[in-house]
Amino acid sequence: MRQSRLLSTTGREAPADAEAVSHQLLLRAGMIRQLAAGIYTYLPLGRRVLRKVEQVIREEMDRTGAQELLMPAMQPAELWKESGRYSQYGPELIRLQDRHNRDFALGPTHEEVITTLVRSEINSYRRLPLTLYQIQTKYRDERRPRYGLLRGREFLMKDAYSFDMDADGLDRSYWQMFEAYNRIFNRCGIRFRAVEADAGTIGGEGGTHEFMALADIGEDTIAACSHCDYAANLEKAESGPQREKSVADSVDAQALEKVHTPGIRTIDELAAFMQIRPEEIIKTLVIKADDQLVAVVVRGDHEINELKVKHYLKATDVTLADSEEISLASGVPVGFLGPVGQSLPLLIDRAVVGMETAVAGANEADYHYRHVNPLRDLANDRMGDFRNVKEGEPCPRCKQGTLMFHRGIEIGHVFKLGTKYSEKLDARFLNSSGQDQPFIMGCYGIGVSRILSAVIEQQHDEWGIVWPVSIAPYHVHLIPISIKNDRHMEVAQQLYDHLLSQGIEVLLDDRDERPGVKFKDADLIGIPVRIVIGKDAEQGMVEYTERRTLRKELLRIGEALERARNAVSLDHISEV
Ligand code: 9G3
Repeated sequence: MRQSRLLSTTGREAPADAEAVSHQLLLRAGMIRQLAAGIYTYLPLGRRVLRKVEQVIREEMDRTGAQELLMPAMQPAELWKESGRYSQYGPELIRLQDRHNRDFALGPTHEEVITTLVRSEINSYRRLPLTLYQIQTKYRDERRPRYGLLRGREFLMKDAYSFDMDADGLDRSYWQMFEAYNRIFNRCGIRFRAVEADAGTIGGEGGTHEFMALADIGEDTIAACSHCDYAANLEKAESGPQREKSVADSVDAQALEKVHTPGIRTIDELAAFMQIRPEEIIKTLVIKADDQLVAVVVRGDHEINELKVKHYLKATDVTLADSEEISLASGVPVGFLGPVGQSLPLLIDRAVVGMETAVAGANEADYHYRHVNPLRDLANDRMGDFRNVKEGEPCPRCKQGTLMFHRGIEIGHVFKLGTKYSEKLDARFLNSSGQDQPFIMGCYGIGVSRILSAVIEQQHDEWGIVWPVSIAPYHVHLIPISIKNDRHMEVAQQLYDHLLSQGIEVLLDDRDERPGVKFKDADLIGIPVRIVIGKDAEQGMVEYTERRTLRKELLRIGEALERARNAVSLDHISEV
């Protein structure tokens, strides 16, 4: 491709609201343009990368025997009413009417569509297992689209759905897809971790993993063990079992003592006032779970995990109650709430049970208790894991390692759905003994457009993007220093034709620009191999550079071509 023809204007500056490096670089390298908040045009360079990622995904999906199809974006509201999800989602679900005033939704996902499709196409166990996938635009009206392709309102997703006759079949489909995801992300040159995740509202009979690209911009926190391969989204990471206490431990506990603590409300104020550490304080928070107020008690240095509370209470909506709700319901000002003599229902985090003598609110303005002994004072309250794990605490799996935190970008998510949708939508098949059974399903997503940003977040330097060969927009960037020099252009044309004849993708910078501009643009766009044709061409020499190292070498033309062919031959590319 001749760069003088390419629709791609590079820029020195990114707009101020582009906070993420990947967002800045996608704009500056002339790969995307914003049409509206969270809605982007892929310019030719960006489109080429997107297509490469799609191809990697297609190859690995097809390798599992999954079949590609393409479903509509416009989905009749009736489907979502049948599955009960039309009312479950708020403004994030983009709704519209057709010319006959019939209700539709722009598909944020396709469980309803695929399940009703298979319902009408498949009715015998002989046709199972069946996995179908598509690579298609999804619509989710995010309240705050941000970070460019990382959180858009219209984005490209690969979504796959598996249909099996039983749980073992689902297990096979799930892990086969899991392995395919490992291959896909390795081939895209991404550093990632598969982490145990929360199944969220999508629910299903449990079992779900997220694939996280490690990057500081990531909105998710991963807790990963330093010793074994345990890794979980912080939402779900289990806290290691505390040293289980026996009632005997509470025998020598001192009696409760009320202490006057005027205006002492926060953990830090209390710790300072009582000359103790947060670990010796019991923190009482009030959660509103489906309009019911529940007091949750965690150790002073721990954070509550609302998702764990939500699952424990089997609630649909869980939020932190606000202070007037709290003082209205408990008659106590926030800051003096405590578990002892608490009128609200109590959930006690397991780590609190391990405390021997603690300080807690006395449920009276300006008073706290000391010598609270949970085993003695909170014996019959509901106990469980209601907190976020902390960095450095022991691994709940191997007990030897410690949990380390990492930020991650969710680029993939695999779920065991079970019969959640096949039941609701009555999608059934006849099993081998002729009985009617609902399909056992799984669903598997990859954020295709999000991968461009994830790769850039991990593979850039101060001058621009460093594309892995596997998904780079072109393989070789040919740069003649001066297009006015016929000799240079002759050599450039020879190299261009030769490389193309080898199936190598070449971008020829034939623009009438100063060398410095050409080099800056080449650094920005990040094509893996660069060959510069300058004055040494008279002696049959060219400058060979690999974008990753930016190390320049003067080579004979033949040698440079050989090096280029080696550098881009995908088969030897070591998986990251
Ligand atoms: C909605 C809206 C947003 C949504 C959903 C539905 C996320 C929704 C979860 C999934 C689960 C899997 C198949 C591919 C992999 C992910 N956001 N989810 O169901 F109506 Cl507005 O999409 N779907």
